[in-house]
Amino acid sequence: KRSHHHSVGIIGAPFSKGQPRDGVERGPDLIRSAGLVEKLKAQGCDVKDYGNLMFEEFSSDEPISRVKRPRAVGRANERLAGAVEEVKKEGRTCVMLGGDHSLAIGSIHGHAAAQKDLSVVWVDAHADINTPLTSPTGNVHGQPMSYLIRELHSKIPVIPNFSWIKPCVSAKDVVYIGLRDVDPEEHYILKYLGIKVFSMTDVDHLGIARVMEETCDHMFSKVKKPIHLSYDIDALDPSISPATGTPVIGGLTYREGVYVTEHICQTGLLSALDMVEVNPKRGKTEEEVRSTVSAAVDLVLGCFGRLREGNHRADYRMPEP
Ligand code: 6HN
Ligand code: MN
Ligand code: MN
Ligand code: MN
Repeated sequence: KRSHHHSVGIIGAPFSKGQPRDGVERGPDLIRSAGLVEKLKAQGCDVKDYGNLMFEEFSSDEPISRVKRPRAVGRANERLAGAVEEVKKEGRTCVMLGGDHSLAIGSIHGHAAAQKDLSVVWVDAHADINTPLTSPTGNVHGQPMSYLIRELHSKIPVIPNFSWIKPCVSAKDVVYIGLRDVDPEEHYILKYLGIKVFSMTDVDHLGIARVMEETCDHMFSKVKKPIHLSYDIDALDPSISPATGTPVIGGLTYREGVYVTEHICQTGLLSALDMVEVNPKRGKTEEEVRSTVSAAVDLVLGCFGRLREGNHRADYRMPEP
């Protein structure tokens, strides 16, 4: 599928209230400033940038059960879901630039509204599958999957501004890659639901090529569903992407991280992508921020046809002397 032409729609979601550290709302503009749109166009993509979403402020947003800032998070995700659904209805692969990972609620929900049956590939140091009742922190960026998985529906309490969320993904259609910081309650949930997980131990054991083969075997065992790739920049090792809110040592190398995107691209089924948790305020130096943003850009480019062997346009012809 090398000369396959990609139609891409970009949505910026400058939102940080799914976690306590500010700065992550600057992710979308930073990733754009690093030339994302121009680079996608240069590799032959048809790109439409829908700009940044605007989010409501709530003067009073007290926690409900252990969920922090439920009203802001619920509303932001409802807006995002609508925006993603629009992009999908225009026939584009939707790229959501975060913002924190709570935004996967809206992104996946909106994608599922337009596309019915999805597979989700979640690339992250964390499982982000705490329910509001198991969360050790109350931060919604550690919980998005719990609201989306059908099999967990009965475990989710009622939360203001979350009532629009209908679980839309089956546990068997989820694959995790890169896990290395999983809460005990989350580990129980993953085992209890029988979710396919490739932890960093599995990446060490199998190598990233076999991990991606087995990821595809698992996803395509019955029918080929469109893929939602939710990529948390903290999946990569902090030596590459230190400017993020919850860095964890022992992550994917740059090469492994890019390999994941090349392999997903090559399936021809990528239908939506989240690139989240880039936080410039968490970088200790300019270079740490630059390296993190540049990795995020390269991961997106890998999702849309960039190959490390090089690329050329299908209509290229050598100059004649
Ligand atoms: N992320 N498991 C922790 C929690 O707060 O539930 C950490 C979550 C990190 C979330 O990086 O998107
Ligand atoms: Mn994470
Ligand atoms: Mn494959
Ligand atoms: Mn995450």
